[in-house]
Amino acid sequence: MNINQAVELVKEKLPKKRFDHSVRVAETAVKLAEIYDGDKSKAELAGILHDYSKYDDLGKMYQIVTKHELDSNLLSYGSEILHGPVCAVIMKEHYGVDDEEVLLAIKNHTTGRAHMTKTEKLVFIADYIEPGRQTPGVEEIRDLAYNQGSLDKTIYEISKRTVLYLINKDINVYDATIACLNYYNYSDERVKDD
Ligand code: DGI
Ligand code: FE
Ligand code: FE
Repeated sequence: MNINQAVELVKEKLPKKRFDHSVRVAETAVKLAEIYDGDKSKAELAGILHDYSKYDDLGKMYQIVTKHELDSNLLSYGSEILHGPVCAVIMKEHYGVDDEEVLLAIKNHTTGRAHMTKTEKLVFIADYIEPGRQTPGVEEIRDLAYNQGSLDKTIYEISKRTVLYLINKDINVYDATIACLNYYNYSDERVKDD
């Protein structure tokens, strides 16, 4: 699927506000790819597609998890956690997206994970800092991403904020979210191999 086809697909499916968010995530991911020497085409494609399944029927999402043998823990969560993994399956199965980095970036855009590829990192961060986001403290994260030169540090700070937010609201934290937090913790002494 090329970028124009992806834009049309998402434009038809999503409400305007969500479509506009998707465009901004794609643009932001490309901007980050320029700064961090990433693959702009992959970042743009994953960015535009990442929320395609955001409003899909929850029952159908669970069916996809079971049929495609995705992590069974996903069955304990709602669409907030499911829309990424489900979207990656749909893009591969129905729309011929075969680039593994693009599929991973879509799959893990909400939670992150340990050992992310460059494209996953770009989309994960872009989703958090796109110019329409007004989350308290987002300016600090934008400064980290655009001016401080470290994708990994930016990821850690996003994960930390997300986990603190979830815990404060007594919302369960998915395994990959915790794995991401621990892996990108720069205070940890382990040397990262990627
Ligand atoms: O789809 P978007 O709204 O653009 O953004 P997103 O895919 O990053 O989803 C953000 C939501 O996901 C936000 O409400 C927090 C939630 N979330 C992130 N990590 C976890 C989580 N929810 C649960 N239950 N557990 C998590 O680990
Ligand atoms: Fe999302
Ligand atoms: Fe999003």
